[in-house]
Amino acid sequence: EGLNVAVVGATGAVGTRMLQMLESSPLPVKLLLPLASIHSAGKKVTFCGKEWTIEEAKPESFEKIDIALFSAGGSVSKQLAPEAAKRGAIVVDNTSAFRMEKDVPLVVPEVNEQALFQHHGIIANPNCSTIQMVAALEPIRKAFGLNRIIVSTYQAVSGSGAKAIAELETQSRDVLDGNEVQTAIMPVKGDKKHFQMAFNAIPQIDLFQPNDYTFEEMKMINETKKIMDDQEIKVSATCVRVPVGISHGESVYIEIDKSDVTASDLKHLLSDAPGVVLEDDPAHQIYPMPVNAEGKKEVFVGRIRRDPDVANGFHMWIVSDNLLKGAAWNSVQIAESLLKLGIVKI
Ligand code: 11C
Repeated sequence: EGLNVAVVGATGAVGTRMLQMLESSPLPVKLLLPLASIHSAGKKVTFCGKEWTIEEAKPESFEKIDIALFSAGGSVSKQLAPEAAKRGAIVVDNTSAFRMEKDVPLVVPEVNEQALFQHHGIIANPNCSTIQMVAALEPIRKAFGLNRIIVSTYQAVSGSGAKAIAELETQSRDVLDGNEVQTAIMPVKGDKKHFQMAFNAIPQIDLFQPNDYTFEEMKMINETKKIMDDQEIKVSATCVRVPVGISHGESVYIEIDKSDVTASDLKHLLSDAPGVVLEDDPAHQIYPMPVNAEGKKEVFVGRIRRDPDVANGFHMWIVSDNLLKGAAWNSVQIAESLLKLGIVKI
C-alpha cells in the first residue's frame, strides 16, 4: 500500500529538497524512483533511511509511477512530462514549460487547490516569486477584494542554480581580497553580457521581452492572474537579483476594493492564514528576512502599513525560501493535495 513517486532532477538544488520534503511528508511513499541525466545515473540517494539508485530518466521510467515530480529544466519537462502522463503518472512540473497552457492547472494549494480537479496529467508548479506573493495576498483578496499589485523583488541567486551560488561566493572572496572579479553567469547565463553579482543588485532576471519587461516579471504578471483566476487584477513587477543565497524578498504594494480597512485588519487576517507567518512588530524590529526564512516552508509577511496617500493602498514585505515554498515544498504539497482530494488513490 502506497504511492510510487519519481523525482526527475533528483541531484539538483530543488530535487534534493523534494526528497527532503517527501521524507517529512505524511504521503505514503512505497517506491521512490530518483531520476536524472545519464551523468548522475548509478549514484545513490538516501531516502527514509534506505539507499536508492539514481536512474537515467527515460519515457519507460514512468511505467508504474503514480506521481512524478519534475525539476530538471524546461527541455527535460517538455520531452518527458507528456511521456510520464501518457503512462498514467500525474506530473507536478516545476519548470515554466507548461504553466500557461490552458488545460494545465497552475497551483498553489493555499490559493487554488480545487484547480487540481481540472488536470489532464500535468500540473504546473508556479515560479517561486509568484508563489510566495499569491500565498500572502490570497487571504486579503478573499476578504477585501484586490484590484492592483505592484511588486519589486529582491531575489536570491539560488533561483539561478548552483553555479550562480558558487559564482557569488567566489566573487565575494575576490572583491574582499582585491582580486580581479570574473563574471560568467549572472544575470542570465545565456545572455550577451555578464555583471558582477557580489556587492551589487542587478535589475534583470531572465531575458528581456519585446515590451521591456523581463521574462521573470512577465511570469509574475501572467501567473498571478491565472492562479487567482482573475484577468482583471492589475499586476506589474520589477524583478531584481541581490547577493543573497536563499530566500526571495518582495516589496508589495496593493490596492484593495474596500476603503474602510486598516493595516491591523490585514495583520489580523494574515496572522491566521494558512502557510503564512506574520512577523510584524516594528517597535521590536520584527520583520521577515531571508536569513530567517531559509529552510522554512512558510511565507513570512511583515512591514504592513497603509499608503500615506491612498486609502485603499497598502505596502508589505514578503519573504520565503525560494527552493522550498517556491519550488520543492509547493510541489510536494500539491502531491499531498492530490491524495487528500482523492485525485490520486492508493
Ligand atoms: C529565479 N524565479 O529566481 C527564478 C527561478 O520559472 O521556475 C525559477 C524559474 C522558474 O531566477
